Amino acid sequence: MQIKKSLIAEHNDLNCSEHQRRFEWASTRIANCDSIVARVAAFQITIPSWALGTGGTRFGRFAGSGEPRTLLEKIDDVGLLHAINRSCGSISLHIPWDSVDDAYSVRTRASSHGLQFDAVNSNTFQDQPSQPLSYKFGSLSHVDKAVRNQAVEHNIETIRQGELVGSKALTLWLSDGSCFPGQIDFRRSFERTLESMKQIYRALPADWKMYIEYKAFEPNMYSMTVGDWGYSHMFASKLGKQALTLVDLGHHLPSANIEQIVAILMMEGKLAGFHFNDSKYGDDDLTVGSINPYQLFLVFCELVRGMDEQKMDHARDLGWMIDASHNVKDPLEDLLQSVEAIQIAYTQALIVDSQALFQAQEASDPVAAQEVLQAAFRTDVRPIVAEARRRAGGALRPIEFFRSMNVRANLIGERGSLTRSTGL
Ligand code: PSV
Ligand code: MN
Repeated sequence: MQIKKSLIAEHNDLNCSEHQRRFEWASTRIANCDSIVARVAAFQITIPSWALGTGGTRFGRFAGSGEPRTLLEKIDDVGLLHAINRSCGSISLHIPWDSVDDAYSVRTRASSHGLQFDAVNSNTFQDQPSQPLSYKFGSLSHVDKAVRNQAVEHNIETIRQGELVGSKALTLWLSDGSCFPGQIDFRRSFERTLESMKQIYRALPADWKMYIEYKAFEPNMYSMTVGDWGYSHMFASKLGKQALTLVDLGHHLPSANIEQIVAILMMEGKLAGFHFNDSKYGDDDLTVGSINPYQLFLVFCELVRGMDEQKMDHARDLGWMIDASHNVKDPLEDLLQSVEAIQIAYTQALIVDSQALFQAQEASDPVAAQEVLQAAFRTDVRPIVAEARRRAGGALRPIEFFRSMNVRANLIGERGSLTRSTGL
């Protein structure tokens, strides 16, 4: 299904007067409104190829319909999102779920939608049918060198596939760890993992980065080899400049202060970027901003201040990806909501009066600091985000537009109702 520009223009005309009123109101209250709109329009969020189908839990999966059957169809789905909001300009592949067999077609299809390829992800948390050795007891940390070699080779192959499409980063997430006390030797496991990572790092092209993602628990329930930002940072520091820590918002123990982790990693120049999602209990992978939008805002406050202090390009210098799962919502609608939540938090962080915040901090005045932060958080910036979309050629109201176009019904018509996308 293609979204014609004229349909977006019609939709915007219909919603124009209401939007104009709300935007004018916002722009009288927000300093530098035009430059903020431009920054929001430039800010692109990567869509993971594995989030385009219905997700499941270990209890089951309630399949959706019209899901993408191939990598090309996954690219088409991201193209649809990008046509609607002009903010999803890249896709992140997961190998071997998205093996790039015909790089020319894959690249051509992506560029026909104006899409690029962000970090490519390896998978040593599942066994593949063709694979001789099992990852049941680990991959890069496994006691058996042959298993470690197989996992290293898979990562090198993942880099090669990423090169075919123009990716510039490898994301390494390991499910390695243990389920029971005494099952593994923590120190040896760490050392074996580091040794394996070094082999992968040596195969990394000079202009690539290696993102090391951590996770507190699951699937291993007693210990994870890369269990938190400290382990990730140790690995990344030992590997070298191209290795950085990736923060997935759902990968912490409850109540962790993620914004503080982010601030310090940035200060050290070791933050790779994000996997955005939201959670109430664990790695719930819910729609971004659906549970704790204030935390997301506080994370963005640290990001914006950290990037500005280091004169970084907000849109390009860190990896901005969604990593969510959709059990009960239409995946595309869910992704539209997640993108908007990220844009809202980013915009709110941009309008924080950082001078006043700095003064409150220097005066040890927590009351004033809270006033500053909450003045920004409680500002309705949705008209600014909508205006950024409009100026970039997107729809003022993405979800309404998606529904009015009957996008899902069209996809079911093209692909059938019994399709199942690869992923978890
Ligand atoms: C693991 O929970 C994770 O967050 C990693 O990023 C994986 O690559 C992804 O989810 C797989 O769904
Ligand atoms: Mn993740």
